[in-house]
Amino acid sequence: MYRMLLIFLFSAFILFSNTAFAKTNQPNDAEVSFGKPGELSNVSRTITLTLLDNMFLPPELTVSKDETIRFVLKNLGNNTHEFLIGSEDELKKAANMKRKNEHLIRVKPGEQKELIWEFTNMGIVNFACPLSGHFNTMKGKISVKN
Ligand SMILES: [Cu+2]
Repeated sequence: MYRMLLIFLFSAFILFSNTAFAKTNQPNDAEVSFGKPGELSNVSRTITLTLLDNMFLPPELTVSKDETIRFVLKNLGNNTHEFLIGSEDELKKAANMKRKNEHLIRVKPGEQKELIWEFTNMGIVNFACPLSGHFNTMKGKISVKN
């Protein structure tokens, strides 16, 4: 159901962006569509994110529009953490419900996992650990620049 909603919102966004937004520049601080899973062959950069109890290091990143990033997620904390990219609203929702998101990465203490992600729009993309008790402090922002 949640997935259907995401697909619907995404389709609506594409339709809308092709018409209404076609000739306008989005302001840099606007929250945008957060991109899509990327292809390994398109990776331009690797960014290592350290997961601690309870924060991400570094909490702020900058990437370029159309860049595909290989995120290496290293959990150096004592607890299991999660990594989810999305809009602020989506992350808040994820923090309050049972999660069934295909892009959610769960990393156990001492573990390392990867996510390849393509940033398709300029603006701010958020990320967070949506686990209960972690969400308030364990979040970050990715500035997607031109
Ligand atoms: Cu966490």
